[in-house]
Formats: sequence, structure tokens, C-alpha cells
Amino acid sequence: RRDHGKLIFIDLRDRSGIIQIVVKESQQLRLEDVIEVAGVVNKRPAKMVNKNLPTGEVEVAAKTINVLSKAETLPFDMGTEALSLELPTLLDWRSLTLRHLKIKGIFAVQAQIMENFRKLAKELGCTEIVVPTIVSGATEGGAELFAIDYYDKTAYLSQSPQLYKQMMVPIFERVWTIAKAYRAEPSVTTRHLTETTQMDCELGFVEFTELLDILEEMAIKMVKDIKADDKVAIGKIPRLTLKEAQRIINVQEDKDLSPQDEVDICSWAKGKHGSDFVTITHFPTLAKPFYTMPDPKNPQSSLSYDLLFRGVEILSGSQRINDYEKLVKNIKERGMNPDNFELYLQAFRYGMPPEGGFSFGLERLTMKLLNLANIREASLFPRDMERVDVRLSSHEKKNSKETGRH
Ligand code: AMO
Repeated sequence: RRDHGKLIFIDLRDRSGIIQIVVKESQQLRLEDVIEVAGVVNKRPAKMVNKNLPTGEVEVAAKTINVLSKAETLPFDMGTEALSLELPTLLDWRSLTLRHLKIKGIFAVQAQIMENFRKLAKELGCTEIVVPTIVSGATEGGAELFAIDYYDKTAYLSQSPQLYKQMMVPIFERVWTIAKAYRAEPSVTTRHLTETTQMDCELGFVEFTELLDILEEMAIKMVKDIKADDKVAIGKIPRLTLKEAQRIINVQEDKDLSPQDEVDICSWAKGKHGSDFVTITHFPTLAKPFYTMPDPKNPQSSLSYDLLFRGVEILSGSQRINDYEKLVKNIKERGMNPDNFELYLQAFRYGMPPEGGFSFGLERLTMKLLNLANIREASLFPRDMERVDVRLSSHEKKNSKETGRH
């Protein structure tokens, strides 16, 4: 709302965008009031045209304004101030700050990423599946598992749709899902959430190199048509083994890349190949989950891959072990009990094609595409060690035990 003498100018927002409303008489209108307007669309005077607005050449002279819902006085100025708020405040007021056009814009981009993923997965011949998130155990490593009370037993929140998408390969051959994944991350970082969204594919009758071709093409097509301030550098995506990558950036061989290594190898890829993406393959077998296929040529390393984008891992995946005996042996060797994987193993006892797949992290991809500083900005309602909608102080934790509320 802008007051100019007897005239009030209002920016009216709806699903299609913004339009200026001109109100003559004095109106008791507050920011974020929900209104219904009837009026006449006029051409704006030449010097009042707003070139930054698709509707900037017109305005609505209001005849009647009907207030459908009144807003309280806002806790801060939603024009400019909302954007300079510290992240915790931005999140404390999330249902309000999401209304800011810049912040809303992040989630319009996120919706487009999901739309593109869906379209591309379907083009690959994948069938959409919906999988459970209440599960009986770990798939991606025990330490990061959330346990939940399940009647008088313990169940867990799923770390990944992994086992289910694999079990579905003999049925549909190719499947996709957008699924929630839960990780009890033990530390607070700018790129970890405790509840994240994964965009997964799993494909039968494909092997390592073909999987790499598929995921790289998909990654490029997913971001290509999205308007971001910083245009994505799309060249042929360089493929390096972990060892090659470590040699290039001059670090010691290790089982994984450190966050700084990821930044360094990405700037190498950008400089040398003009690509914001780089694929890293052949992680040590023991550093990857039990279902990962060891490289037959050198079983210490595995047919696994990560896709890095602008300095962060946004995808990982692998060719899988599809032989029942090998899988059981591998589960045992890692100190786990095959009995806990009964349903999963059933799928392998009765014929499982060579197969593999991958998973994109939606929030990470959104964050890097828009060059956001923190992954929390790329999640509508982010969960981390310190927040489930509201901040989890020790006092509130005590309350939750007593009342069942957070
Ligand atoms: P991984 O554990 O690497 O692989 O997860 C896949 C992708 O999901 C994203 N991601 C996260 N994003 C934010 N916060 C987190 N805590 C978090 N954890 C993971 C990352 C990551 O690349 N089942 C395998 C995938 C497969 O093999 O198909 C898996 O879950 O972008």
C-alpha cells in the first residue's frame, strides 16, 4: 500500500501475479488483507508505467472493495525488510515470509524441477510408485536413523526409497518416485536437512555406463529450461573416478571427497570443461551401502557415482548387486542380519535383472541452481537438529514428552 494524498495505490497479489489497484476514498486496508475488488481496468499515464511488471501498463480503478479476511499488523515490512531478515527469523515466520515474491519464487522453481523430473522419468519409461516411509531398518547406514515408537515395538523413518524401488524392478522394470527421506544428521550444516525430498529412478536391464549416460542427460534437461539469475554452464559433463578427482585437486586418496574437495573439483570442471556438473565414480566399496555392486575388475572399488553441481553432491547412485547369494554374503559381511531383509531378499531369490538407479536431492538441487547460501532456504518448512517448525529448545522438548506436542 502506498498513500498519495487522496489516492491509495495497492499492489494486489493473486496466483497470476500482481496488479496495481487505485482506490479513491480512504479505505481501512492493511498489508496482507484479503480483498475482492471490482473496478475498471485503465491504461496508466505514460510516466506511471512500470516496466518491471507484466501488468505495468494498466491499473484497476476500484469501484468496490470487499474485505474477505483482515490481517494483523505485520511483524516486519514485507517489502524489503523480509529479505534482510536473519534465517532463523525468516523461518520462525515461515507462513508469512513465504508470501514474499522472491521467496515464493524459490518454490516456483522447485515445482518446475519436480515437473521436469517427472516428465523425464516418464520419458524414460519409468512408472511412478509410492513407497512406505515407516520401515524396519537402515538402508544407508545405521547412525543416521530415526527410531519411532510403533505400538510396543520400534520402527524407523525411511532413509531412502531404495529397497522398495529395487523390489519394483521385476514388476515394472523402470520406476520413479519422489519420496521423503529422513536422516538423523548429527551436525548442523548448510546442506543437510533431517527431512529431505529425493527424486529417484531405478532401471532394470541397464548397466553402469548406460546409467551414467541416463542420469547426466536427465540432470542437464532438468535445469536447462529453468530461468535462474545465474545461467547453468552446460557442457559435456566430465566423468572422473574418485582417484582421478583426488589427483587433479591434489589431495590424498580418501574414501570420499570433503566439502572443500567438492568445491575444488567443481571449479576444475567449470574451468576446464565449461560444466557446472561433474560426475565422480568408483567410490570405495566399503564406503557405499551394502546393495552397491563392487567393480568386477577391482572389487575394492564400486560401480557407484555421485553427481556434483556447483560444489555440492546433488545425486548419488550405483549399479546394484542383483545376485541373491552375493547380496546375502555382503549383508552378512557387513555385520547385518539377512533375516531383517527378508522381503527385500525375496525379490532377488526369484529373479532380478541387472539393475541400477540414482537419487537427486531436491532441496540441494534447488539451493545450488538458485545459488542460495543455505539449504533451509530451499525447503518450505525445513527440519534440522534445532527446528521442527518451531525452534526446539530444551524446555519445549520436555513439554513434548508430557503433552505429545512439539
Ligand atoms: P544418498 O544418501 O547419497 O543416496 O542420497 C541421495 C541424495 O539425496 C540428497 N541428500 C540430502 N539432502 C539434504 N539433506 C540430507 N541430509 C541429505 N541426504 C541426502 C543428496 C544426495 O545426493 N539410496 C541412495 C540413492 C541411490 O543409490 O539410488 C541414497 O539415498 O543430494
